[in-house]
Amino acid sequence: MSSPAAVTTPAFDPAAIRLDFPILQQQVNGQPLVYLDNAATTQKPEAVIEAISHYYRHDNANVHRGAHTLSDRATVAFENARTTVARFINSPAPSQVIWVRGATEAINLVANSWGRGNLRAGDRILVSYLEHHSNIVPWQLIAAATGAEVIPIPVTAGGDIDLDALASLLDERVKLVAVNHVSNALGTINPVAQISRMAQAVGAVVMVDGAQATAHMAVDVQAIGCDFYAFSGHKLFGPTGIGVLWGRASLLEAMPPFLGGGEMIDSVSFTGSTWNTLPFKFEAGTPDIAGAIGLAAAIDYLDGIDMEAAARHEVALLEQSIALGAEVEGLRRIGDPAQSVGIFSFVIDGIHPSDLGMLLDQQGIAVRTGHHCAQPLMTHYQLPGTARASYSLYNTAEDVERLFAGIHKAKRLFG
Ligand code: C6P
Repeated sequence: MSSPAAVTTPAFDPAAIRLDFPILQQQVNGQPLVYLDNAATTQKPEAVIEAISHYYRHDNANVHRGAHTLSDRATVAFENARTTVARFINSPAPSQVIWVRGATEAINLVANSWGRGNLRAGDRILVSYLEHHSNIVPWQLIAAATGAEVIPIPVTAGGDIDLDALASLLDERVKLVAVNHVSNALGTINPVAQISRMAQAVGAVVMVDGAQATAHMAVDVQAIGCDFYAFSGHKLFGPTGIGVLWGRASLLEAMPPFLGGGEMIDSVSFTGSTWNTLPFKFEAGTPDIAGAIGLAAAIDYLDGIDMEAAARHEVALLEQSIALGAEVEGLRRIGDPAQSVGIFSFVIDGIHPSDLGMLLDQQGIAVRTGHHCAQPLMTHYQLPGTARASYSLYNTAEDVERLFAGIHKAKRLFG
């Protein structure tokens, strides 16, 4: 029946993709592992593990420093990784890609470097209620240091940023707007291009926290039009300890260094020091070379996967969860965003989320419970926390069935 000539792209097959991830081939507490904590961190494919291992076995040396072959190899691999990331997010140039430890450090870099130079008393920083603490606390710290004020942007009952409320907050006092691309607690996909245009119309700079976006959609920083974009390698099937700050070149050029040390200088003397060019001005000290190489390997791995099909698959798992959740008495999904990635946040009457998490773990099912580092959002919903199943491209319909079998068992235990 099948016509081989017509088949050009392999069909998206999560069960086959799963085989690329060695950690998923294990039992936990006597049951095959069901890993549904992908918003906390994703698992790593063999290709990433192998790239890191290869680097340490064959090429390990410091970068940009040595006059020897290993250092040259390490430098080439490290800078090629930057170019891979630049292509991945459509950066106009690799020099706008700054290596950091993760989204948290990226946002702290902007708050300290850009914030210190550009904020003063009377200025306003708008931060949405959907934000992770990483996109709230750095702004509170810099506000306290400069006299600026952090103002929350309200969200709707469904968990979308209230764009009318944002419009009414935007005036010439607003110097920065900080929003996430995707909410870690609810899965909301925010209209970051529209928000960027609205904020820039009053002269504000836009910081987008992309920590939860890059594993689920194509990110194009030029199409978004934001000024800064942050993400973490470990949520993108890469290693922990490496992340990216992307910035608009004119802003990065004008910003002072965040950390001082080796590599970020042009010259040092006791009468004063001068700074290296971009991106090195912001990369003091020996970087996470293996991390950058591992992250590039993750991006190369994703190049072989139809990511639009993966995103549709993850949303189908969310829809399956919503349907199965409707059959569980006392289960309430938290949030109902207009557009969402595959994140299912929920509470169940009579079962504390942390008890549920423990009972699921006993059945080999990993979810996250608690406030998800988004306490203002939990306050908005008047909840101490939720249970969260966050889906990735290697999760299957059977994983969702196992989750709900686990939930039913937990309900029976709590009688
Ligand atoms: N969210 C979660 O379980 P780091 O730790 O720097 O890699 O990422 C911080 C971060 C920033 N923004 C968003 C939207 C995030 O979701 C996270 C990390 C994890 O939801 C761990 S708290």
